[in-house]
Amino acid sequence: MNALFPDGFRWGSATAAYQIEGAAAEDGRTPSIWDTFSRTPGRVRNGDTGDIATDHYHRVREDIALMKELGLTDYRFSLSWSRVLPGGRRPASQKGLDFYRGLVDELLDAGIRPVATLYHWDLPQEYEEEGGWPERATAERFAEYAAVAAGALGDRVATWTTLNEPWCAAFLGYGAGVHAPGRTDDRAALRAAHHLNLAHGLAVQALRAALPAPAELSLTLNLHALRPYADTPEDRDAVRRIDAVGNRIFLDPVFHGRLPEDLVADTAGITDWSFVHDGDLEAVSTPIDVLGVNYYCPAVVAAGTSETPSPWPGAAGHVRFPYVPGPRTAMDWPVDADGLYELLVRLRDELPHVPLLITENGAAYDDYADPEGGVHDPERIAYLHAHLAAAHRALGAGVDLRGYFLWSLLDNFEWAYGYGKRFGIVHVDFPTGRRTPKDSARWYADVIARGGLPPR
Ligand code: IFM
Repeated sequence: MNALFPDGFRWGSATAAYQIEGAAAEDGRTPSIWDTFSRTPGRVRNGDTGDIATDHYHRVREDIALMKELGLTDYRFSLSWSRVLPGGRRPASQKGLDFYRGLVDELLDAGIRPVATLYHWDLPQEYEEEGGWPERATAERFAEYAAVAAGALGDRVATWTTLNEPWCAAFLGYGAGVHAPGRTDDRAALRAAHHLNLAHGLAVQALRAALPAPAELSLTLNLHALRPYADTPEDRDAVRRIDAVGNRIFLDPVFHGRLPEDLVADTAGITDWSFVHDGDLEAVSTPIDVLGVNYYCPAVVAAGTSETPSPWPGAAGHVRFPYVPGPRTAMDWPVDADGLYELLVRLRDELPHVPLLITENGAAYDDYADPEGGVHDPERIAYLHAHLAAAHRALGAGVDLRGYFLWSLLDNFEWAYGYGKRFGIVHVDFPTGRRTPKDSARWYADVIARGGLPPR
């Protein structure tokens, strides 16, 4: 059976600045927290850094030509804050802005809609030295940066995302310490989460004020599709705790202007939340036009305890994540497309008036180029097929889903895993930068051309 998607469905691919650009010290760019973190011995596997990455900064034309060949309607990329505002200070770098103007112009010439994300985890290092996301000032600076970006690109970019996956920025960065800046402080992580929410709301206001025409504004969350290990009150309560600090900590302030009461109670031993000032939640809940959802796999949760430091303040002492057998990707993440369907249907029920985009979905496998130069990745094709089928099912169930962005266009710097995990549908030979479309790239081009899934 052919599963056709509606006319106008957006077929995209996604990347992020630090993961692909390289040119870390070029044209005035200064270090972000990820430059510092990756240069710190022991933080990233194999000592990998984003110094060169896929060298997209110099190969941007070639990469857009690849996107055009795929038939993408949309391309989601992020801006490097410290390329736009070196040292985190004005004046903005003309060369930095020119790079993004050039990228956007090439995309538009190729008939591809640019979707710009302002923050994909690369905070200017100077701000971290002044306290980073646990400090309110960082949220205020983010709104200033949003206005600069809107002034420079607003005549050509109509879709903007403030933050990518603030859960990771707050809880992997300041709680578990496995992402930059590598801190392990539960209180700082909760403060960071609030200030990321505030940054989002203030940036939405700044964008609306600075953009020359009405634009589509969004936020991208990596929402957790949660299931209790057993259908017991204990395991259901473990799910509730993870839902509070993993999902509702963002959904409730952004869409309802409130903090989840159970989260405040669960974290009472860590903070009294007095860093939330009067008026903050009104700012956080400034209306947006669409919600971006990143989905890779579900999480099965049981009552128990987790290792600390953990990314789950207030919950780690009460939950564990049992290993569930089944197919897994090279990240050791379960392959389970039903989780995507469950998540989309939940959002349909809880946020019925909010259109959705799947802003990331994809899989890492241990790909290699064979002697004839081909890269055969049938497991990735199977993964993508199953997840697009789940998205199609969700459309049939009344979910207002507007598009799908595959993660990722290119193999790239996979954060603390370095270059060892390949998510691309285009293979990158890192020593030479050579790009080779994998079988999955051809498969995705066919899906886009036919507007849906081929029979299986
Ligand atoms: O590579 C990341 C991306 O930067 C954010 N979402 C998850 C991807 C895979 O881990």
